[in-house]
Amino acid sequence: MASHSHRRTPLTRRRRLVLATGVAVVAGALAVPAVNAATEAGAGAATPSAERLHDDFNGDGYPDLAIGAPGTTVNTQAGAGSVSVLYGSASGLSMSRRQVLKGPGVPDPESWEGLYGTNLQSADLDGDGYADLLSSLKAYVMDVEDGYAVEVNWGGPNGLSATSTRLTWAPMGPWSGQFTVGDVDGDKHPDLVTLSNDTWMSGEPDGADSPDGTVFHGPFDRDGGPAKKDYFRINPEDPQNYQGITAGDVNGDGIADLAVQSTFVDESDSRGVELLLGGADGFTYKGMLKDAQGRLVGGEDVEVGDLNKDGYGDIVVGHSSDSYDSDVELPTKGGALAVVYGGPGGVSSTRKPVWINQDTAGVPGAAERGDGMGSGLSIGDTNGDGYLDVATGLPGEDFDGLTDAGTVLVLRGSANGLTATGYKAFSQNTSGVPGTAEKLDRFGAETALVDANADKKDGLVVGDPAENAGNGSVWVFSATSAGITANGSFSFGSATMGLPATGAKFGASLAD
Ligand SMILES: [Ca+2]
Ligand SMILES: [Ca+2]
Ligand SMILES: [Ca+2]
Ligand SMILES: [Ca+2]
Repeated sequence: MASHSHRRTPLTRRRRLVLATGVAVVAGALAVPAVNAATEAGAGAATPSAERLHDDFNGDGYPDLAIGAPGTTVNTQAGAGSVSVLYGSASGLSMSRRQVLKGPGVPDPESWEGLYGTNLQSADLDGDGYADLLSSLKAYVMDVEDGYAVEVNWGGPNGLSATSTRLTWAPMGPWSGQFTVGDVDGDKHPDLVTLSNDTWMSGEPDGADSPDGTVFHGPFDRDGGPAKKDYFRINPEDPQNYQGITAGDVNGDGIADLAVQSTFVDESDSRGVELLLGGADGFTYKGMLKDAQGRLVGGEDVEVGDLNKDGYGDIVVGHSSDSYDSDVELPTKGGALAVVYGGPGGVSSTRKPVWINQDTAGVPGAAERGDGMGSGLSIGDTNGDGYLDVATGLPGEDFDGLTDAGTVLVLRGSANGLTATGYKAFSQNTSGVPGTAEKLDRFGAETALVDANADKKDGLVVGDPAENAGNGSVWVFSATSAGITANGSFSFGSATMGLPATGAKFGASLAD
């Protein structure tokens, strides 16, 4: 799942413009003032996000790729976790520019830490011009209880710091480590937003008055301390269970907004998405997303990016499970994408939300229960036309008699929004793609779109943590003006990175 891997907010275009002017080849160029929106893509360009460059860990102007393998054994500890980083260059990603980070593992006999490399995301948290890498991990802390932490490895001219710094920890329960990064207060420093609050740690009950989340405002110091911290409620009038959180600017004011995945407390198989607009004085609740028929739009993955280049980020919801009783009337057989277009008030009042599944005209294949369309979403511009495109896995797709071999589909953005026209589809049986499709490979569980050669076209990275009985593997595809191509694609796993492979789930999370 790319659930948390990638927020293609308007800053992407800003970064590209900086690169296009040729000044971003040295780290210092990252400190140049924000490019005026009017100089970007002409009228209708997205207001640039106040966030800094989010995907260049070593500041050389080439975006980099981080690959999580949360099951990696470190020393003798199974599931300590690892992150493998491939650095970008004029020729894209290659094995020759890489770094391996390992989870902190067991700090002492009284505690356990593991699953480092889960929920990878990046942002420049300390404001030094180098993107930093965030991860969540699971931690048993002394005599307290099980919980989750968010950690950061700091970027710098030589890459990421070898050890991570803890940003926050909270007991599990309502929280299972979900977080996002974005400039939710508009001060141009990315903020960390968690679906947890550390009032839990002080023993206060998680009752109706307990906040739903915490904003750790940037910039952070190198000890992991935020500039300030405050708490927020999502919908105090009708609180639900919250499952995931995504930041992106939907109303075009340059301030990141939040899309929060919710499950009704009285209906565990329901799904919804709550929208909150960011602002200097906190969040404004805008209600739950609905489709053109007034039905709730929800799912297991959410990404935000401007698909129709109107300056407003659009909310793409991956409804990959089609096994709920509560939504049998929705057009989600085999899984689906819902697109809710952004507008000045949050969601567009003029452009209707759409559902897209494999039964939608022009989309390849046919919808069958369990295909999992909507898994591992990512958003980026795969052909350089300025309209952001959507990659989705269909890890449960069957073909050639192979159950759950898996496929990845890339759908294009356009002036009319997301379209099947010009789609690209890849499996391990596609000509030019390394490997051979096997049953239960579940190719496409995770995707990322990354412009590793800084040519303003995002290549595709596919993570397949189930490959080879849970060892996992990653595929890298490049992009041309015609979109993603299988030509020159390559794949690799833990062994290539010098890591133990057994049960590593290499590719379970991807960040750029
Ligand atoms: Ca780089
Ligand atoms: Ca930094
Ligand atoms: Ca906003
Ligand atoms: Ca839009």
